[in-house]
Amino acid sequence: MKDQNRQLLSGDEAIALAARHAGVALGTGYPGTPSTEILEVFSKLGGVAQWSPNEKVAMEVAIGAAFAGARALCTMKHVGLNVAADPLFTASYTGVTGALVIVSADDPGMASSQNEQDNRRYAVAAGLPMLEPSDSQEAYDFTLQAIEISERWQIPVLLRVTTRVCHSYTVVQSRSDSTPAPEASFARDIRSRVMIPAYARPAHRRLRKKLAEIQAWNETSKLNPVIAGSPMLGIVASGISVMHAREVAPEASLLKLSLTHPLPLKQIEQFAKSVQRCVVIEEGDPYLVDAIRAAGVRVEGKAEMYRFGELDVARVKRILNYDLTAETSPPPGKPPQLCDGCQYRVVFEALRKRDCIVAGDIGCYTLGVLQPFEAIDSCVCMGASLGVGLGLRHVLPPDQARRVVSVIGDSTFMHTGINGLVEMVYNPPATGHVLIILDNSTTAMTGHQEHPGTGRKLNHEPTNKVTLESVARGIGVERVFVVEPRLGSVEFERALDESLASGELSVIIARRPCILIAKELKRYEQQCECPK
Ligand SMILES: Cc1ncc(C[n+]2csc(CCOP(=O)(O)OP(=O)(O)O)c2C)c(N)n1
Ligand code: SF4
Repeated sequence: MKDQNRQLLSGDEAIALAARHAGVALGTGYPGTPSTEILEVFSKLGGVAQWSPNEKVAMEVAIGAAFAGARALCTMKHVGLNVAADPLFTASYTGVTGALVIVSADDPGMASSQNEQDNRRYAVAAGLPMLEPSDSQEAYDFTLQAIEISERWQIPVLLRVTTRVCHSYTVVQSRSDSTPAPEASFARDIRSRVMIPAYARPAHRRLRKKLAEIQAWNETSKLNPVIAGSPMLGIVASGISVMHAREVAPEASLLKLSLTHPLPLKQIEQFAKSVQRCVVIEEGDPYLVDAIRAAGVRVEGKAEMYRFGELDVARVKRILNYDLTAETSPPPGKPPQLCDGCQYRVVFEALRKRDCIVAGDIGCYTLGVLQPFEAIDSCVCMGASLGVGLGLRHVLPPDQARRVVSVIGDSTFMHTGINGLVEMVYNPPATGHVLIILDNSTTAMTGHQEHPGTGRKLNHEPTNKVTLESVARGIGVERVFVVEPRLGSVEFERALDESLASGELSVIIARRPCILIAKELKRYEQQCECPK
């Protein structure tokens, strides 16, 4: 008979399922590979999930829910945690009344990101317990475990996953024995929740005490099992590296770390002493090895060359064999391209023709950097197109400054572009500035998610719409153009020429839905019975 509780799931799906089983009252986040599917699946399973305009807001909404005693989940990709770092660092002081699980989905190897930062460092810097699953079963189990730790110590917990764990499918046996979710109810606790210095100082001490308690608990918890093997070779690993290590050296003794902050250092020391050679296998930064060595425990790490990109079986074999010879790089694949018929093509052709200096941003449109356009001159992080464009305008000689344009997508504008627009109005460059918002009615890059400008919620049901032109005018830009970038139409080019020549502040909203969601948009419109 088929066991209904056994399913083949990705890590993302497993987190969503566990959150549902644990009665998580609210899931918040902002899309970003490889985390996006968590909230989408959580919503499909009947959970209440919502996209926020950015990760900082998502984190704050989740903190509010956890202050109210509910179980909350907040998801984002690794760079999202930079945006959410401000509330994160103080939420560890305030603590929570219910549970707060923060998923950081890291992207070693940068399959779909602008950097490969290792967010395990955030757990240390912000003072958060951190769990690192190595497959979907653990993604499920550790989500439940994170809720338990969060409720027991009243502290937010970081669930740190990586691309391979998020997107690989393994069997998950689900449980039905998790503790029932508490009802949300407000209990006043001013000293814990209001971080004026007088209350924050003791809060910091409380946090350190909690972490010391969690560390002591972690030393004997079942979360960091030793898999007995040869006394000649011991491996310490966490996350996906556990899988690679098992495959390369099945005979080795293995200390499999799961709660990787605060680390069970006594247990690690004991393990290291029990084997002749002890090697730490970890992807990304030397986080584990640095912490273990700082505690005076002698272990081997990996050579610097293995810090870059994902680990795999072949690379772990090389690490264990002290192999420092050059690695062969895989043959270059076909570079990605804007879709045929993409509405952005017209925009980039026009910018290139005018030799504009383009401060770009992150989204599908970043592909405008590649041939045949090569029409983007910078791309730093989400929302940076405005600030960078303004900086260029401020210092370049006027003949160059007048050619500077910032280009941003609609979702990215809602995310952190709005702040840049406020800066543009507040500190206008002498030559003015031109902002182009590419409004394709979706967050295309991460798989077509909704955002505040689409007028639809995460599950595509209608909601209030934040209109780009109202925002631009409301912030104080007088010259706002709304045009449709279409092949054969001069509308966009005319608005661009007028804006560049004016020497004033201009916003051009280039509005045309992404062709890949044309069908869905029609369906949503038909379903929507509300007045337009
Ligand atoms: C801080 C941060 N969060 C999330 C992401 C993932 N991400 C990159 S671009 C983007 C939004 C793209 O949407 P939009 O600006 O509308 O451009 P489109 O892809 O639709 O052209 C997202 C969510 C990221 N790179 N950085
Ligand atoms: S998905 Fe949409 S926005 Fe992205 S390149 Fe294709 S058509 Fe353009």
